[in-house]
Amino acid sequence: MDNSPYTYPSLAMLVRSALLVGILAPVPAFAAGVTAGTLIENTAVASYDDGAGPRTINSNTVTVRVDELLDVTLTSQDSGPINTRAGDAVLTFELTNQGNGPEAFTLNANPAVAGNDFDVVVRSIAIDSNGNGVYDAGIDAILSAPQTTAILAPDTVLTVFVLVTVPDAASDTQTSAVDLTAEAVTGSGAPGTVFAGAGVDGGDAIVGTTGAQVNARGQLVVGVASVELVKSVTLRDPFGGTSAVPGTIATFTILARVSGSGVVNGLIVTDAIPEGTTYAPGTLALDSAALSDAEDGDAGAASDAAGIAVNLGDVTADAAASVTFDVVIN
Ligand SMILES: [Ca+2]
Ligand SMILES: [Ca+2]
Ligand SMILES: [Ca+2]
Repeated sequence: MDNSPYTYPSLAMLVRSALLVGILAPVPAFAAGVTAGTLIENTAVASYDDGAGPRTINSNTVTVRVDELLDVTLTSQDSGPINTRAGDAVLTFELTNQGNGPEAFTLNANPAVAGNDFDVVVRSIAIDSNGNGVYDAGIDAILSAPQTTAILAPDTVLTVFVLVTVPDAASDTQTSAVDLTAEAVTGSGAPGTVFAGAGVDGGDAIVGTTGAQVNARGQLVVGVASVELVKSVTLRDPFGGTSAVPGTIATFTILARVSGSGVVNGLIVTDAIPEGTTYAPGTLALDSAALSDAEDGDAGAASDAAGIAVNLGDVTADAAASVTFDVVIN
């Protein structure tokens, strides 16, 4: 066989040649792999020496078009249950096209979740049009039924808002959940389900591991804070006793208690100086710390004519504050 005009190429040479895969389009590194519709070409090359010099031959070229995988993920972006009260609330989700082709997704919000203390009303589903992660009324697009995203390129991440109304009947500490579903418009089903010809460039669309339909849950907890004011008075008469006579100093204490859960905003305690008495200048205090009578940088102001006002600001339950001031009986 020494005079054979043909020497078989080594196996290693063939394997090395077969690894020379030619790909026609530039291929970004998508989560789901090569972009749908990409043509993957492969031509094997053999090199050898037939005794008359080195030669190379090519195999035929095999071309494979990459089919479209349908995959989607959806996650709640809220760090925990949204603390809310009766009225409007926003749940935030993140949808990602995990497939390797362009795809739109239909969204569906279900507020009737087993175990809810109350059910919210879903007003709408909105898309974060300006991409700031926060719902902006009048700016972020409200989807109309059937609520469907635009066609999203592979790996596109979209922030989705579910706008809900918490009913008046919801009471402190009650909870509610809303389930949001996203489903590929082309179709969903068991992984491996084929939608023939429904993919990019007439290729097949194939359901990926997510089933092309996913669900995420957003949660709300009601925080209703209530404010209670309790006022008391102690007397010191000019004789060391506690009778109410002209010259007696009356110290008023106003206890403001915020109970329940949640926050009250802009809590201000005011009181008029009673008829027949005069405010004792410099006696206004909050939790035993003196406040100036002037309207200045501190929380309080007091005068005979205007009475006292102490601004406690936003107060998170449970909390209590004590406001004291003196008047003198005329
Ligand atoms: Ca598609
Ligand atoms: Ca926004
Ligand atoms: Ca002051």
